[in-house]
Amino acid sequence: MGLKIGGRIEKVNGRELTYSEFAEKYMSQNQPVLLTGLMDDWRACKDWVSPNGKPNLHFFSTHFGKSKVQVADCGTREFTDQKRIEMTVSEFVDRWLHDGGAGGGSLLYLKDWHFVKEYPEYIAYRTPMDFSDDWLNFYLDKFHMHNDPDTYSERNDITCSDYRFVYMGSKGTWTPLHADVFRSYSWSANVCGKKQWYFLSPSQQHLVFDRNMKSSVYDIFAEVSQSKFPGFEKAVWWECTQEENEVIFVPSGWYHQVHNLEDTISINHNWFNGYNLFWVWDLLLKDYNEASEYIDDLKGCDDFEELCQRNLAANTGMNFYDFFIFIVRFAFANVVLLHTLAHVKNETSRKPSKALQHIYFNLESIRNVAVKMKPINTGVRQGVLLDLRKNLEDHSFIELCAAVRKTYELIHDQDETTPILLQCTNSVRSQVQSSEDLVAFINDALTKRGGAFSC
Ligand SMILES: O=C(O)CCC(=O)C(=O)O
Repeated sequence: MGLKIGGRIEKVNGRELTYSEFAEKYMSQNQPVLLTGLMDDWRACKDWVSPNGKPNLHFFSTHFGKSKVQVADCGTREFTDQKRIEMTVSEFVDRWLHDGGAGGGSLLYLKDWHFVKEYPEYIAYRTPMDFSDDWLNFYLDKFHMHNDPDTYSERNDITCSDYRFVYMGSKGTWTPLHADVFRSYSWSANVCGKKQWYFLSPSQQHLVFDRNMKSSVYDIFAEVSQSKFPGFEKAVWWECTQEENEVIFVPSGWYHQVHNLEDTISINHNWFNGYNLFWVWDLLLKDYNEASEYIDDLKGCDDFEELCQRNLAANTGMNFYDFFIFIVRFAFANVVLLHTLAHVKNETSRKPSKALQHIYFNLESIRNVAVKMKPINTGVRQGVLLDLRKNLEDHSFIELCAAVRKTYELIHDQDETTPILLQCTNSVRSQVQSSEDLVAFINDALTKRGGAFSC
């Protein structure tokens, strides 16, 4: 185990440290830093000519050269995004060096590289504490978001595997105006280089849409048609320069356009949790309505609903059914933790701990979304039953609970060693098939503090 990284390998008792050991050692001395030190290799040496580190392109070629990545051609628009080309990291680096040497050519921008997923042993950084309550990536570490045997492929498996990305691009590369996937939060850290960000508050988003609220402005610096986008001139932009080692937080629903002012490498994560879960449901509902309008002429066909859900998953990354399973699993996990913490602390007699309050909040937020889902035909397939008891026998679910618990311990500075309680009583509700069931399940848990469990 453990790949070698030039200049980064340390030895203990004559044995080389693995990546994870190196990261652990470094992190324990420097909590809560973001970078573990391995990432120093991502920057070429600083000197008086280039005081800020430049991307160490050679390092990427030699260590990760075979990785297949998505590269955006920043000069070519394709629908609402830039044209994407697949190539290896080595090819990308060769093109970068070649184009740069020739005085610039096509502006290629490596985006959405699932680096953490591809190199789990190589722990180059840790997610900053404030961004660590990450249900999206916890979930994708253990489960698939969308399981469709018809559209399943190895490629899909990789591209939908998580939302922890590395971006690399030369000066002049850029990202068109957009709001983030699932209307998640995102954070972006510059390993080296400099970015210019332009933000638009969600309360102004209508100003960058056409009259039918169907298409939005692609590039805020291009000629924007006044007749097509009548509100655009009134939009108020928030502007910010992000330097090396600085982190930007993008709240849910904020449209943004981003330009690399220098050769830049960044880490970009998307995530959501109990605080912005409602954004995900609101987006799904909006996208579902658009998907169903789009095939309106097929209304009345037996498989109309199925088709809408398929299109929704293809366009948005999940459908109602996927989202429902997601929130039920998180409701289950939070109930397991609620019971574990309440039991451990015997907290009935005093003010709940911060971690316990966090879990109450999560369950309330899931319940609020489930209440919103009730009047909608959520397409939850008949016969599919989510059973807490069955989940308690599933390793992936137990690991999900453990990941959530560990994060809350870190965030709230609590250190518990007791095992997670994994026993359900036979007499109480543990099955969920609809949003009504989910609301009732959470109500039960909140009134009985994890009611589905034996003490
Ligand atoms: O860094 C970039 O080019 C774009 C990043 C971005 O838009 C995001 O993380 O949401």
